[in-house]
Amino acid sequence: MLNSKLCQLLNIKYPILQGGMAWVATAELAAAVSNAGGLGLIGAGHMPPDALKAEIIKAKSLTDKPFGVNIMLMSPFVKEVMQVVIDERVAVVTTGAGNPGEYIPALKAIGTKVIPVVASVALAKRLERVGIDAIIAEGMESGGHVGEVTTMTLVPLVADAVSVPVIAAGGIGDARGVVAALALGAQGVQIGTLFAASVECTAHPNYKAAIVKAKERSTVVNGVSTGHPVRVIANKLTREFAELEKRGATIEELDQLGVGKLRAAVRDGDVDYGSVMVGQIAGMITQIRPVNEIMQDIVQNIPKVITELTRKI
Ligand code: TUI
Repeated sequence: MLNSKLCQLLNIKYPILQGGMAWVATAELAAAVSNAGGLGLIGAGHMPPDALKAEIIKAKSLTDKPFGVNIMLMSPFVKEVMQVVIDERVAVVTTGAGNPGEYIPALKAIGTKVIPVVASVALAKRLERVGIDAIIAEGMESGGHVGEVTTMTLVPLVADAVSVPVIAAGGIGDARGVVAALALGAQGVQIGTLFAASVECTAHPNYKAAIVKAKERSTVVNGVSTGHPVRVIANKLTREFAELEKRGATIEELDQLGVGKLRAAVRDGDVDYGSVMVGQIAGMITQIRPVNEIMQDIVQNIPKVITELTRKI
């Protein structure tokens, strides 16, 4: 049942992708997810090309399974990191926070599978015409850079609008979420926050503890007024941001406040004055578990969820 077309396309056992979270999704996490039968991704974030190359080489040493790289299109190094994934023949590239159209031909030319993340039907339709292999429809429940439409609304609309496989993202934290995504027309899912809360994730223990502590209402979306909306755990930083916004600060001042704050939260563990990007599903996560246990828990519970569903109807 889990052997979808998407699994064949990506050469993976389960149609479960790990979100390519900047600073969080390192080679260790990506390799652990790929070894567990999903598709692990390295989050390139704002990484310079040399750092990404080292991370890819490390991932290759940790797994013989396919893995991917997520390229954040707002990165100042976007062109150089695209060249690195081409040179390293990375199997899959996902993109976020923009339109990857101009990079698609070069990636396709070497057989890399291209899977953009979209937050709207319009962009999904535009990208289908330039030859993408699949598409990730990401709802606003997600952590980090978000759009304005929920997963529940976005996934069926994108599934109706395109003929490539759709991967649902945002708010998925267990087998129920996976079955719901499949019911909405997705062929697979992308999971971020739950994999961030894993043993293999190299993020600071404070960041992982913040996920475990979070309730479903612990996050807010900051930055709507600057055009860079991000979902983060409410803390001293988000309160200062809101205060600056109320006082009519400029976009530059507001953007300046965020500089280096994701790194501060994820690598240095500053969860009070860092940008603690997590999805709303953090409210469901109560412990840090090994990646393989997380994966098996999801996969093994899917038949139970479906049986229960059939009984209800
Ligand atoms: O990219 C993400 N999530 C991210 S990226 C990130 S790194 C960051 N660091 C500091 C400040 C801000 C971000 C953290 N989280 N998710 C994929 C995603 N892409 N979500 C939404 C979109 C998106 C939004 C608008 C994709 C395309 C788009 O429009 C482009 C267009 O031209 O229409």
